Amino acid sequence: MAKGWKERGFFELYRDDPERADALVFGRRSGASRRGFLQGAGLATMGAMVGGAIPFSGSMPSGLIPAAMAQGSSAAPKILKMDGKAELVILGDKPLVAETPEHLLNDDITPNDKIFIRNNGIVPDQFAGDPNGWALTIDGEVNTALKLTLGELKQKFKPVTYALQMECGGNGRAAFEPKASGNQWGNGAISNARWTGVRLKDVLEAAGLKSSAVYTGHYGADPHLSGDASKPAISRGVPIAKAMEEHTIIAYAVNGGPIPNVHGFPLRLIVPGWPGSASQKWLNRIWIRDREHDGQGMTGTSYRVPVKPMIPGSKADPSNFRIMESMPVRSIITNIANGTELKAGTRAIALRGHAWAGEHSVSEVHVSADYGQTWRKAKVGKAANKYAWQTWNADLTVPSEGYYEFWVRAIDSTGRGQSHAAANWNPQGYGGNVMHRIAVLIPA
Ligand SMILES: Nc1nc2c(c(=O)[nH]1)N[C@H]1C(S)=C(S)[C@@H](COP(=O)(O)O)O[C@H]1N2
Ligand SMILES: [Mo]
Repeated sequence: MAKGWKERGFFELYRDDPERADALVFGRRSGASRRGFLQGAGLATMGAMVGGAIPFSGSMPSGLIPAAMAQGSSAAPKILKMDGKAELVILGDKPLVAETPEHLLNDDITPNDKIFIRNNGIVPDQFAGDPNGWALTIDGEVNTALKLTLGELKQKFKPVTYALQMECGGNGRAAFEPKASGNQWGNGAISNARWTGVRLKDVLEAAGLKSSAVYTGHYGADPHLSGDASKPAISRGVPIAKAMEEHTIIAYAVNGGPIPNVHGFPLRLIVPGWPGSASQKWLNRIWIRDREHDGQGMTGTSYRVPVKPMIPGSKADPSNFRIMESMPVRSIITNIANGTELKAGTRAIALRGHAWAGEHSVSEVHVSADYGQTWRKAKVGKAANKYAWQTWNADLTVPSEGYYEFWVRAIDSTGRGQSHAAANWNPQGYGGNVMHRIAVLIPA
């Protein structure tokens, strides 16, 4: 039977019939039971399936699920078919949520079609009026409440353009064990587009912050999933200091044109380096609060991480949680897709990708071809501006044909890095930043 599999190709087999492939390699059905079963016989079966060599199998950590198998779910991925969008992977359709596979994120500036999609409510019909007539209210703890049209925002405030990371707070969630609740993101809930808008700071200064101002509360025009008009789909906020940061902007353009409707046309916030949920789409109100905002997505264990580590899988005590602020350091390989068969005879591989670290910068990126036994330093480029991701390049060589995994990990300017398994388990799976790994096959 192994021969039949081999002829069909190892990666094809995993794509076409992951359940059977799993049953072969792990000797049982796929799912949670897979973890920890790739040993002895399984490894031999996998060797037969890939056509022989797994040159570094001796340094494969025991219990590791090879990358070729770890990233597929048992169902074939559903691919997004939407005008103006690339072939993103649908994680949910009510609300619409779609991830950008790492290998589609190779551009330094993420084009509109490759920006991941995350909605909590119903995507509103595109605003049909003159976009310059769209109104934004600033109220609460300000000296003068403002109601500004988009036209006035453009007229009265200085435009700025930055390349900015926008990353979902749950990016990396799929790595949690036991499984955390929510969209099972790999590493693809990240974009680094060029946003144009006005500084939130300038607008808040025009309204005049009262000394009682503590936090922002953001509102948008998308209806709640239930259709209940009194409930916002999501309403998060940030401390005043983050709102006053010069890269926190009210954006009306992305990559030189209007914001596509699914990404918040005609006006949205971009709060870079923090969970994407603070970057309100279809923005129509910013309420300045005299306390921490308590809107939809601010309370309980939403967008919060444990202060004291909890026992994985146990019941959460919300009083042990703090609001997630900076996103953790992460790196991805973008020039080769997981499951690529390289040209026969390939021994030298040039890897490329991006790395970012929320509020911080990335100081080092390392790559490995032998399951982390040895690492090589990548060349890490400078960020286009603060909060833009950094592009890295690295060269690797391999000794022979066979099945390999290329791993990448980054270290941020505070010395924090990425682990092999998701740490600080929490029920909604925030803060997971395991190393990215891809599987490749080099034929003889
Ligand atoms: N109005 C509104 N804004 C929103 C959301 C939403 O559901 N409604 N989702 C948030 C979340 S959780 C994320 S990660 C980002 C995703 O933005 P994108 O779909 O443009 O990538 O938008 C944020 N802003
Ligand atoms: Mo998100």
